[in-house]
Amino acid sequence: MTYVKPQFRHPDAVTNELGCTRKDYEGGLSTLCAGCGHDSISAAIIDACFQLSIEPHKVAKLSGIGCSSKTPAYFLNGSHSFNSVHGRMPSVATGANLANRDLIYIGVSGDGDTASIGMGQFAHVARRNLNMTYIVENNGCYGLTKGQDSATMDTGSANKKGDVNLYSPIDLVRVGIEVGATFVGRSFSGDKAQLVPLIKAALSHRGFALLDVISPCVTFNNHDASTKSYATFRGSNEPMPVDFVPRREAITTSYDAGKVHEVCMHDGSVLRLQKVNKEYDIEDPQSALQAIADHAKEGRVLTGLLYINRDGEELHDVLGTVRRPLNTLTEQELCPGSKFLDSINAGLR
Ligand SMILES: Cc1ncc(C[n+]2csc(CCOP(=O)(O)OP(=O)(O)O)c2C)c(N)n1
Ligand code: SF4
Repeated sequence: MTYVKPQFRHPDAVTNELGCTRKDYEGGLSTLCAGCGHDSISAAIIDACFQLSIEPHKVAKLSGIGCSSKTPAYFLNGSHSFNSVHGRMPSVATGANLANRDLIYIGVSGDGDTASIGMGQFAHVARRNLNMTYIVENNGCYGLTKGQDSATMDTGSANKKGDVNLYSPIDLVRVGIEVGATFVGRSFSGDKAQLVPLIKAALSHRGFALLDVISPCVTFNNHDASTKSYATFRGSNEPMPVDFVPRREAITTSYDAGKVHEVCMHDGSVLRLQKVNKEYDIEDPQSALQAIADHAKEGRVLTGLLYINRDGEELHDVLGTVRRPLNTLTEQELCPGSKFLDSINAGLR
């Protein structure tokens, strides 16, 4: 078996506004199990960045530990990357973002990495509204360490050995809304039509964008007794179709006006949502939480953009940092001088 990707490019390959082909957004060859949902999410990230004509070197990919956290190696070869410690990606992302606000931050985590060891870090990075896209590749288990139940595993769902989970699951989208995430979506690795526009919208959002993506683990959690298998999830999913319109394109309404909700992003791009059967206000956190809970009561998982707050101040606004990235400031600009420091010290006495 070879681990070298062929470099051949089709001469007629479609290019984006930068003149790049989709191949320019790929990464190394995946070593995940064939059919793993995580690979589909990497493909969706590649599509989203290619379609948005993002310059790969303007992206910083960050992750924790897990099969999911390995995936930044499989997309955007030309980007900055940091594979951190289990559950600690948020603090690394916070430090990097504060030092250089001009990069686009994509964090990739697993349900084990986020909902157990990294739960505290996750809550605080969301609460601080750090400007980043945070993707949880949620398979209900710890894939890398051979399939133990994670905290997002549903009560009554069984693992491969047949052990039934007795505990209540943590629903990360509900936690995200409660702690202050300003963009919260859920999708399914197998639903590219919904996932790609959601990632594009998350990348265009100014603030903390959480995407909880159900991503079946074909090796340890893809059997009939699991609620996160391909078959079970397809049956219980209530998808809210989404369509992302970049700001450069003329915005036209192609849907039945009564059934479409348009969300204008900060950069002028538009996210079009086609409503699910029960309408609710996606800009009202209580309304969003109620809709998610109502669907869960009926045994259905609501997917799509579930909540957005377009007026939240991101961390740099709250801290009042200078517009120029801190890592470009000179020592002279960073050091206020002894006179100024003396006056600060005097004010503290
Ligand atoms: C501090 C620490 N504790 C435990 C581990 C062992 N460990 C590695 S990955 C992992 C869980 C991975 O699960 P998840 O984040 O859901 O990712 P998946 O592999 O399912 O994609 C654990 C417990 C570790 N690497 N570091
Ligand atoms: S063990 Fe599961 S999560 Fe890990 S690569 Fe294989 S299928 Fe994916």
